[in-house]
Amino acid sequence: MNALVNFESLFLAQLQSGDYVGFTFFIGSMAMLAATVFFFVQMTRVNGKWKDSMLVSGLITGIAAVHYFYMRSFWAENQVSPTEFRYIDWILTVPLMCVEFYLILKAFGAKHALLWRMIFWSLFMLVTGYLGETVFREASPLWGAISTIGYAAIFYDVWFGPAKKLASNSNDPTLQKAFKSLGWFILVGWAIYPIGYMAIPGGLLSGMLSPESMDIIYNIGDAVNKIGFGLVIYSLAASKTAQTSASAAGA
Ligand SMILES: *C/C=C(C)/C=C/C=C(C)/C=C/C1=C(C)CCCC1(C)C
Repeated sequence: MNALVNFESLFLAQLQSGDYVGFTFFIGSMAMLAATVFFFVQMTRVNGKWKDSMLVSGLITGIAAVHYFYMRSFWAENQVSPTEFRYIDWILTVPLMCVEFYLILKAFGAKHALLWRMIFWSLFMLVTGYLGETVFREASPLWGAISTIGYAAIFYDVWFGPAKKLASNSNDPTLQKAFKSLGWFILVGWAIYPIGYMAIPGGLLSGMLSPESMDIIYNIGDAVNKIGFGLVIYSLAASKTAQTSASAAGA
């Protein structure tokens, strides 16, 4: 088992029929690539500060696309979960999702404290999750529970806490609608991951789910959360751009 993947295997990874986990890695790599192209092209068509939000959406799926190329060849060669690539991807992309929250709330008073608080809890969630999946695998339920504290802190901030208050006080229905959708991604979309995690042997759902289902579930979660989240940001940026052009035309 070799964690270093050479260029040839990166693009010539073999996929056997019946390898459903492998299928989802291939689909994931292409979906992330396509979404990245889409977000970068749309970035050139939105106004002002919305370009930053679109850039971050494209970076999230772009970073994921590169990792998916690595993960799919790692899986194809070893039929082993690419845990390290997975968590490196998450440790870069989940904080960028926190940046998206900060960027859309900045005009309504979001401070750096909000950004760092969300990033802190996301890293807490991922580092403890990683420990439960690797070093302390026999105790994965305990580490999963610790990780959930980080998840709950972000969920609280977005649904009831300071982030939610900034959105409510914004008096901007378009922003509020997008913020609400992003909140649903945290509540429902992010909840997909702990389900995959519980498929680990010895995990809470390991009686029902085979160990391979973990990667399938994580891959579904990534597609929903990285692409879906980016599309919400895109639709907000596009609406805001249209509103600015309409008011400029009316003036
Ligand atoms: C693009 C990647 C994303 C949005 C990844 C999100 C990952 C999580 C929300 C992971 C959460 C976990 C728990 C809440 C407990 C068990 C361990 C984790 C890390 C799977």
